[in-house]
Amino acid sequence: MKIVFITGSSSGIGKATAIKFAQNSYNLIITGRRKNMLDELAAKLIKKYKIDILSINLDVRDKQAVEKAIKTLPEKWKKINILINNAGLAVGLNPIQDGIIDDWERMIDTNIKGLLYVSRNIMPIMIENGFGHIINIGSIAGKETYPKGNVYCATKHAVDSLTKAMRIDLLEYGIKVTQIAPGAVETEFSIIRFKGDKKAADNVYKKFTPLKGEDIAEVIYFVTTLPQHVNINDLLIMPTAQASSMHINKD
Ligand code: NDP
Ligand code: 8X3
Repeated sequence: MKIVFITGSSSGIGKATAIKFAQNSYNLIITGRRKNMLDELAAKLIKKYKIDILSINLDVRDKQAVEKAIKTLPEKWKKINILINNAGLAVGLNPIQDGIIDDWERMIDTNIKGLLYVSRNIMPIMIENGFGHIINIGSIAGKETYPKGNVYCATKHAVDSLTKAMRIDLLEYGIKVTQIAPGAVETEFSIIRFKGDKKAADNVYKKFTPLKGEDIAEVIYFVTTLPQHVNINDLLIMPTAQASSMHINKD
């Protein structure tokens, strides 16, 4: 059975992706900080799909913890076929001149440095194994910069660039690298961005039909089903009602 390693599997896109791969008989390494939610998900999926799941309490910002978690994986779990770098967040929505530096650091540490720490530890394993597919979750925010998006947009532009860099440097090893860049997906994303203000978060998705985590999971799974000689480099996925960061057709 194949193995998929997913960062940020406790909610939203990561959780929907874990379910999608479980339905397709993959064994899963699910990670995140809310271990109780990972364990609850693991118990359900193991029972329903008779797969193996390793659930790891992991903050991707913690360089040592990331290294230790991956280095100490049992041998059978090191045969990782797919890495999904999904853990990420936006915190705050302020003009850059009023930005909160702690918020900037949380985004940079998670979305850029966390993705790098995890990848740095898993890429040599994939090279050693002789196979692998890395899928980075970017964003429309990595393609366009919108008002007050400043540092979040910069982190997702970095993901866009790092995805290209990985594809070039890993080329000789036959490791696939894909970026999936969604527009508006209704998850916990806006609750985190607005620091728990559910009303502000709900407003983001009012009067149009946003994407769901499951929509992105379908596409992530699809790109992993193509023959070895076919790679999807980059996919921008939007709700039909959204044309750009700034253009949403609301009722
Ligand atoms: P959610 O907030 O629902 O999920 C985010 C996931 O990331 C959670 O599982 C969370 O787990 C995990 N996470 C956050 N910080 C850390 C950390 N330091 N270490 C480990 N895990 C962490 O949002 P989404 O599902 O929407 O977000 C997933 C990805 O999709 C992000 O990279 C986001 O930028 C991107 N994206 C989202 C879009 C949207 O509109 N929703 C659009 C485009 C891209 P836990 O809290 O348990 O650690
Ligand atoms: C999340 C989508 O438009 O809020 O990456 O940046 S957006």
